[in-house]
Amino acid sequence: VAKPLEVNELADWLDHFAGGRAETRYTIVIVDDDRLLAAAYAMALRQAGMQVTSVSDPAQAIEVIAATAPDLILMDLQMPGIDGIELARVIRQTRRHLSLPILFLSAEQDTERQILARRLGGDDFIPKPVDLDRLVTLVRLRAERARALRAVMESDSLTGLLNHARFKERLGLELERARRHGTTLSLVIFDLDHFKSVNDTHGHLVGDRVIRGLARSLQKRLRRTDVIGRYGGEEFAALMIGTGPEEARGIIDHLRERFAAASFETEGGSFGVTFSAGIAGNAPGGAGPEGGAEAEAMISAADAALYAAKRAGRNRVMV
Ligand code: GH3
Ligand code: MG
Ligand code: MG
Ligand code: MG
Repeated sequence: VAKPLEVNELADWLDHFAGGRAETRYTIVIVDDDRLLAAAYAMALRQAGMQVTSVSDPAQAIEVIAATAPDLILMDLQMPGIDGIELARVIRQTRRHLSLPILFLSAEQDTERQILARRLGGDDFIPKPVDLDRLVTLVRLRAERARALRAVMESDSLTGLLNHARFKERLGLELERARRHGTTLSLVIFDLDHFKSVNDTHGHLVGDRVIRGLARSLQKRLRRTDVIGRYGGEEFAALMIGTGPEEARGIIDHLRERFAAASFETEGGSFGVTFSAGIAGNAPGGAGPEGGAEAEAMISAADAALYAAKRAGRNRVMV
């Protein structure tokens, strides 16, 4: 007797949003013209397990922030050449940095200036002289919350998986990495079979449960390092890192069998659903086109394999 698929519950995916798959090592950028003070903050944060980059020249801050993609910025308010408030305003102009916490370190007593600093992009003030224990606690709490918020923004709300845009971004990054290290990876695109009739027969809420069910089995059966996204309505995509297309086919075919054998329970009885999948590998030895073109080529190839699987009768996996 087939075991019903566990459909994920709210608490489960909130847990996932909160970083079930994410690592918890926070990256912090300190911008302070006073190198001695910056070194003291950095040491305290490093001792608490954080990764810290210090910038003493505020003119270089934007570049360093772009390169390190930090979880939080600690910024001195008074610096020569550029004001911390002005720098925060510039950082906030980048869409990706809208939710990046900026904590000001300051002896500023003027309430008007404090309000201005917050209005232009700062999140909070840590009064100087800084209590290092308090600094570490504040930084950790803020970074934690910012990560959770970002995870929610980047996730698909029904399944908790990466949304389409984020998945494609990761595909580009992983392809670059694979090219640098000469490693293989496979892109899998999944599409539920005859899903319209699932909705027509059982209703959209049951259809949603099936979508979450497939999301959950992908999360359970693929590796933690694999990247999984909801590609479209009833379409998913997975990036299997370090796995070539033939090996990927074996793994996904096994997953397909298990999914097809499971049953979904409704008040009117139980039913089963199948999916089809198409797989494409990256060009061996980085021989393929560069940049975004390689991602596009892989998506087209995986799509073509998926449609071949559909034409061949569905409930199958093709490379
Ligand atoms: P095929 O085997 O050829 O893929 O058939 P299909 O019926 O699955 O194909 P099609 O892509 O035409 O239909 C997909 C359906 O998925 C249509 C749409 O109503 C449904 N769908 C898309 N997103 C969602 C969703 O978030 N929830 C539910 N319940 N249904 C969805
Ligand atoms: Mg200063
Ligand atoms: Mg479809
Ligand atoms: Mg479909």
